[in-house]
Amino acid sequence: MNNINFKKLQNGDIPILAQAITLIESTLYSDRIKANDLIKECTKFEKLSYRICVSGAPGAGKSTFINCLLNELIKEDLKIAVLAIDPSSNESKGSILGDKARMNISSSHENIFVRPSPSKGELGGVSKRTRETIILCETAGFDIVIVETTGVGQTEYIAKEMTDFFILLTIPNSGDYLQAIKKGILEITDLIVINKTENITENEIQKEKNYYHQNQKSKKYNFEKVQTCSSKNGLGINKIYNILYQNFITQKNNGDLIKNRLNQIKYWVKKSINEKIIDKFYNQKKVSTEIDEIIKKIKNKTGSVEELTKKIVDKYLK
Ligand SMILES: Nc1nc2c(ncn2[C@@H]2O[C@H](COP(=O)(O)OP(=O)(O)OP(=O)(O)O)[C@@H](O)[C@H]2O)c(=O)[nH]1
Ligand SMILES: [Mg+2]
Repeated sequence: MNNINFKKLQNGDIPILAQAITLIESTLYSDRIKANDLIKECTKFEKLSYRICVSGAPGAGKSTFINCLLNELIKEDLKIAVLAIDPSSNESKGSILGDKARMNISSSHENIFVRPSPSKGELGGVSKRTRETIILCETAGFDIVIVETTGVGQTEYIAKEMTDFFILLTIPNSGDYLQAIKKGILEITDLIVINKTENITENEIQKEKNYYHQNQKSKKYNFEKVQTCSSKNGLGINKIYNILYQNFITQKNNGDLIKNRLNQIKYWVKKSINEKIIDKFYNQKKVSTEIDEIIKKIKNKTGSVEELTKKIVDKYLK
């Protein structure tokens, strides 16, 4: 049992949605049980939204870009939720506080819900909560869920596993940065958007596009994979919106949307089993004493990490 008024949640009641997300985000054990119960209830009435991830280096202009997209989307009378995964927001101001301020035009619109994801604890927890928050937004009737994630750590790979369309937002001349830091990122990307191009010449834009075309694998799309825009003056946004719209229709009609979601379920099932095995292992009383003994042995040079850890795992996970 949980205390959330499910009917109201389904009717898109925003205070109830906010209350439900707070429950999901709680780290209290008793709340977790209620949250699991709530998510179970939601999955019975699953509604398919279009989930879009916008990823990119800090400061690339993700929030500003999303704001431009929102201005296009609200014209269509769609309900849109914007969520953020930001594992670094504890240390820096992060995108969260800024987002609220930057999205001031759109977030005041009745069809738009902006929710920063507070960063408590480790990344795994944050991502799990974001996935469940998406489910809550879908239950509340949102048509589109946009997830903003900073290109820090592994967040974009996890975000990929909970969304339908992955946008990598970059700025001109960041090819070397991407090459050095994120070799695999282009492979999981559906659309590369080069932002902040308002003062860039046609020639330079072409050079940028060539760079990405050379570095991408050959997955087939019926749109040009590299697009440019300026989120400052809105140039190029409408074209990107049209690509998103067309792609949603295509993915929905040819079954890719559902296929992709099913593949993602496989990922979350395995991830959840892994977490449970680890919890179960460490929750055994004797394990922590034995780990201390292992450390002692390694210090005394009477055993190796590999040998001793294999022994303890074999002993407790038969
Ligand atoms: N010149 C120019 N500036 C832009 C453009 N888009 C965003 N900016 C500016 O870039 C800065 C960062 O924009 P944000 O939207 O906060 O970037 P972000 O990627 O969301 O940043 P984090 O959430 O902190 O990672 C702000 O000062 C924006 O006004 C653009 O197209 N052109
Ligand atoms: Mg931001």
